[in-house]
Parts: sequence; structure tokens; C-alpha cells
Amino acid sequence: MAQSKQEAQRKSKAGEAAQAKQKQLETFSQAGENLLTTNQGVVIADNHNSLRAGARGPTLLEDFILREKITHFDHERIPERVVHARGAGAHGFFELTKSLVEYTRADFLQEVGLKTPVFARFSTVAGSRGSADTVRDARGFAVKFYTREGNYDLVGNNIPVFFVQDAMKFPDLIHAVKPEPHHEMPQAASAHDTFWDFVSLMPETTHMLMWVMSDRAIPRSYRMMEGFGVHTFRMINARGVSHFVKFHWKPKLGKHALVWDEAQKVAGKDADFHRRDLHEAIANGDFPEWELGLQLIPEAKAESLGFDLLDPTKLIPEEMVPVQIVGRLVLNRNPENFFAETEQVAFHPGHVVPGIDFSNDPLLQGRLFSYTDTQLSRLGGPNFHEIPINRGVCPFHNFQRDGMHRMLVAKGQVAYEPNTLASGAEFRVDGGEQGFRSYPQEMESPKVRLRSATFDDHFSQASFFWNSQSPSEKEHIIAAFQFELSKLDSVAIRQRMVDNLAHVDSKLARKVADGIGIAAPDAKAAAGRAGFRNVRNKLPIESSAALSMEANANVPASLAIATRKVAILVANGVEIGAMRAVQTALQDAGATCRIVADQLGSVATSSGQQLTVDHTFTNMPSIMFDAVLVPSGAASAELLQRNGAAVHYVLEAYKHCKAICLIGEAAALLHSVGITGDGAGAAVPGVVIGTNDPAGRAQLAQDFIAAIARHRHFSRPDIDAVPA
Ligand code: HDD
Repeated sequence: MAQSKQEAQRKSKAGEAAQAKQKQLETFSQAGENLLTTNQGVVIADNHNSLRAGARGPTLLEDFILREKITHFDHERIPERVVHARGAGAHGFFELTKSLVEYTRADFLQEVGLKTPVFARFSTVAGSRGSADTVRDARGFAVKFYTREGNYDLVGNNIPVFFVQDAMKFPDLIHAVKPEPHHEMPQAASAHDTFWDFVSLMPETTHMLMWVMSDRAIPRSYRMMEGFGVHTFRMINARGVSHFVKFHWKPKLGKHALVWDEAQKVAGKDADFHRRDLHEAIANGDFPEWELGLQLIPEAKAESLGFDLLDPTKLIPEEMVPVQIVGRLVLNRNPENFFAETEQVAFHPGHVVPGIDFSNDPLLQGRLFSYTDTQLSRLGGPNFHEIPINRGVCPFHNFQRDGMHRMLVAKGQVAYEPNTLASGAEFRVDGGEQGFRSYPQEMESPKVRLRSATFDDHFSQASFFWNSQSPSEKEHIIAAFQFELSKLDSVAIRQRMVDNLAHVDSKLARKVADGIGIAAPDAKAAAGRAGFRNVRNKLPIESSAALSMEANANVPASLAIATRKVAILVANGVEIGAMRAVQTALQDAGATCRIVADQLGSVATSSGQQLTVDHTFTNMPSIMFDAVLVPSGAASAELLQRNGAAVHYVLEAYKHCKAICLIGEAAALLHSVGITGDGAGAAVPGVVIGTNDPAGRAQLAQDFIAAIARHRHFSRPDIDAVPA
């Protein structure tokens, strides 16, 4: 009994902790009112007319209301982030499901059930603030935990490795990928000469290039991508014992991607595709969720991995060190104001709490300088920790003073330590048990500008990633390299890159070379170039199933098609019997269905009812949906077949390998353009054909759900022949 009371108290404490950030933000928030005032609080009588010398005369300088309004407007913009400028964020909580007391003393990782408020921001890397969401790029995955011991930021990406090994090369990398400086093109794209010039001269980039050319770089949704802390960090327990740790976020909805043609089209039709998807999911109560997984490595074991844990171009295969699930991240609240929260949030890998510490990864070490530094110009001074979204939920106190935009009114005579004047007694800092103490790693080495020889293996993990991909994933990687390299003016850079790829896999290199107008790959030429290190360490395994998205396409049945979007194409005369049955089953399984037609308004069903239309073929094309359903009806099928936009709709969904359900006469939509399976009557993968017959409706719905759950059907035979 006593125990359950204690449990209840702990739970309510945990619940309170989760609310702490929201409560704090509310004290800073402002609702719209009917009254307008100046910033000084003076009520404005007329918000339409400036003060003039006569109704047709010049405006008077005296007009403090106009001056204040225009001045504020003139200064509304702040510099965008130098990288990761384009992003979207959300509030939520992190709940611990497995105590980490054995590994770390961090307070928020001790007590199972404790909920810590978080703010997460997802982003692309290269594009400007207004660029499109679905470009080919790594995605940022940054989470700020507002813990009771201060803010902890896990500032990662959706790819577990990075391009370069040393922060010294980060500005070069970013200058190479950003729009070229002479004409500022192209926006948010790596398919240009400077990027490939740089990476082809830096073989250490090869492993991450493989990821960026894979479908990982075009996620279907932020909600359906993994996150990684990338670097090796440390966890230190109360006894001072350290473990190395790699962080993983595993999405509950599985990891899924768009296809490249679709991603490019979406960028034009809805540049906000990922931002909208995140916002809508949260607004609908479909809260995105990830599991937090850890790979924990005892210090003593680090040496035996066969590669250097400090090298950020390497991952630890899950088969070698399993990922332990220790918690869950749930995003359940959209920001109230994009600028105040998502734009002003300031992440920093150096925001750690006692029990979490850094490794000597030279990329991480450089980051520890960069993030505060960049906020100084982006957020206008050293007090950005006082901006509401950045405030911790625990008290803070120190003797840092003044500076731009200081909000805190520090009381008293004393702003130094040690002192006696503050309280009359001597005050000297002693954080005691609570204090952050850096892990006392032994160090005795000369000061050198030198990279460890253990960082020299640039290709074996790139090959490992390649070997882990399914045949269609390999095809996509080849096509992505071809696309990117075909955009280059310089033939020499194309050749250099393909020569490098020969060290990943000879077939990959040859296939990329085919069709981009260069000579056969020359592995020897690559090996002879400056900066090339011919070192290959052997991993104990050849491939990892965890690295293939296709191998992991199915998610638990309860979430199989949750939040997926299905377009139902209709025209006058549509039969809605089987359609309704399938629609209900889809919705019961958590999908959203939308009626799409030639124009808005309604269509007449075969039984004379009016069916309200949600979207048109052009305002919500097939690329906005995960699957397409076309109901039966001789008249409606004929109308759709004569409508180019409707035929294109189905063909495009087909080409993008999406699930399609055709009922009755609607099957002609694909048959009439020659898509009939293998011609011997075999079904086309992911195309479900049924009739309006009530007896078959339940099965039809189940088959369609299974096809959508598979996400994409890359084994379709005749994709390239489809004109969409
Ligand atoms: Fe970085 C932003 C992730 C290397 C310098 N980085 C930024 C953001 C993410 C990452 C997710 C956006 C945070 C937000 O949403 O506000 N960065 C990474 C990862 C890296 C990495 C996973 C490698 C493993 N970054 C890296 C290096 C440097 C920087 C090596 C510099 C030496 N990154 C920055 C920055 C940014 C930034 C310039 C721009 C805006 C900001 O920090 O707040 O400081």
C-alpha cells in the first residue's frame, strides 16, 4: 500500500517534470488582443494612417507610432543558420524505460518512468531557410532535453557517420556543398562541381557519400527516419567508471523514403512537405515517436573493434554491439510561434550534464567551439540562454554579467567569487556531489597537427554499407551517383569520383560510369592520388541487415499503415459499395483517405448520392499520397480513363512503386496503358485488383493494407517504360 502511494507520488513528480518547460514558456507567451498599443504600451487610435501635414501633405517625423512600427519591421530578420537553416521543430517528452544507473549518473537517466521535457528540431543541411524539404541531403535530428540538472542537447543527424574526420575541414566541406559563390547556384543541392571536386579529393568522405546517395537522404517523413548522435560519447557512472556510447533514435513508424523522381517533384508542389507532415501529425494527435537506443562499449573493449571509435566516418555494426532500447521520445505539441521557438532554439553538442562527457573525436572537439560561437552572431549576443526556448527548467546562477539583451536583473553588490560581501560569510565554489567533473582521462602526449593512422581506412565501411543494401537500394544508389555526376561540367571530377568508387565496389563504379560519358573506373589512378590511403581493415561481418531500409520496411501490425495517406480517385457514376468498405478498413488501421476528382464540389455516385470532393488531381497529385484507390463504376472508370490527369495520377503512383487498389472497371486504367503484370496473368507487385462484390470486400481491404504496409514495391517489372 505504502509502496503504491510512493509510486503514485513518483509518477506525479515525473508528470510534473514533463510539464515544466510548457509552464515556463506560458509565462512568456502572449495571446492576440483586440487592443493595439505601441511597445511602450500607448494605445493606438488609428493603425491605417500615418501623421501628415494635411490629408495630402508629407508625413511628419514626429509620428512615433509609424516610426516604431517601421523600425521594428526593418529589423525582423536574423541571420539564418550557417548550416541546417531549413528546419521544423516540436515539443514533447523523453521517458526513460530502462534505468542507466549502471552507466551514468545523469539524473534524467536514472528513474524508469521519469519524463523529461524536450524540444526537437529536424533540418536539411545545405539549403537556405526557404528551400524545399525533400532535397537530397542529410537531415539534422537535434533534441534538447530540459533536465533537472540543466539542458542536455543531442545534436545528431539521420546518418550515423560524417563526411570529414576533423573539424578543420568542416568549413571547406560546407563551402563546397553550398551554392557556388560566383553565381549562388544551385540551391539546396549537392549536384554541382564544387561539392564533387572537394569530396573526390577527400576519400574519407566516401562512406557518408554512400549514405547520401542512398534513399536515406530523401526520407518520406521526419517521423520515419532514424537519428544518430554520430560521435562516440562517454557515460560516467557515480563510481567514475566510463563507457563509450553511441546514440540511436529508432522511429516507431519504421524507416521509409521517397523515390528520387517523387522527391524532386514534391520539392516544387509542396516545398513544406516534411514541415507540414510533422505539424499535421501532431495537430491530429498522431504523435511521432522514437525509441532511444544505446550502444555501450566498455573502455577496455574499444581497442578490439577493428576500427577507431574516435573516427566519425565509422559506425559500429549493430551485430557487433547490439543497440539497447532505454527510452522513448514523443513529440506531442507544435510550437506556438515558429520564430520564437524553432528559429531561436540554440543547440550545442557541448550542452552536457553530469554523467555524460565527450570523447576525443576531433570532429566533435571542433563542434564544441562552433555552436556557441555561431549563436553570438545568429542570436545577437551572449545572452541567448535567456531566450525562453533556450532556458533550462532548473535554476541557474553565476557571475556572468551584462551584454546585449540581458533580461535577468542580478541583485546585489557582488559579481565575483570568492567573496565575503554577498552574505557576510566566505563563499567559494564547491559544486560538491552535484558538480560537473570532466572524466579524468590520462593524457601525456606531444602537441602535434597529426591525424592518427587508425583513421586511414576510408573504404571498408563504405563497402560494408554497399554490401548491406538490397538490389533495388543498390540501383537507387547507382542512379543517384549518375544523376549527381551528370550535372557536373568537369569531366575530370566525374572520372576522379568513379575511380574512387572502384575502391568501394567495382560493379558499383562500373555501373555509375556507364552512361555518364567517362572512361572505365581506374582504381589504380585513385590510389596514386594525394590524400589516398590504401588501408582496409576487416570487419568480422560482411554486411548488416540493420543498414537496409527495405529489409526493415515492415513495422508492427498496429502501426503498419498508421498516418499513411490514400487518394481515392472518383468521377460521376462511381460505385461506392466496395470503396466504403475499403475506406473504413483503411481508416480503422490509422490511414487517412481523401476523395480526389477533376474539380472540387461533389460527384454523383451510381446510386444518385452526392460524394464530396476533398482535392483535385492537380492540387493534390499522387506524390502527396502513399497509395491510390480507384473504385468501380463503368461510367466513372470511362471518365477517368479519358482524363489525362487521372491516368497520369495512377501511372505516377505506379512508377513510384506505391500500393494501388483498382476495383472492377477501374482496372482498365492500368490495363489500357499496357500494365498487366508479366503477361501470364501473374499479379503486379503492390497492385491489388478486386470487384464490387460484397463477399470479397474484407479480403480486398486486407490485401490493400498489406500492400501499403510494404511501403514501396520496387520489384515491379516495367517501371522504366512507364511515361510519368
Ligand atoms: Fe553541426 C548546426 C548536426 C558537424 C557547426 N549541426 C547543426 C544542426 C545539427 C547539426 C542537427 C542544427 C541544429 C538546430 O536544429 O538548430 N553537425 C551536426 C552533426 C555533425 C555536425 C551530426 C557531425 C557529426 N557542425 C559540425 C561541425 C561543425 C558544425 C564539424 C563546425 C566545426 N552545426 C555547426 C554550426 C551550426 C550547426 C555552425 C549552425 C547553426 C547552429 O550550429 O546552431 O555551429
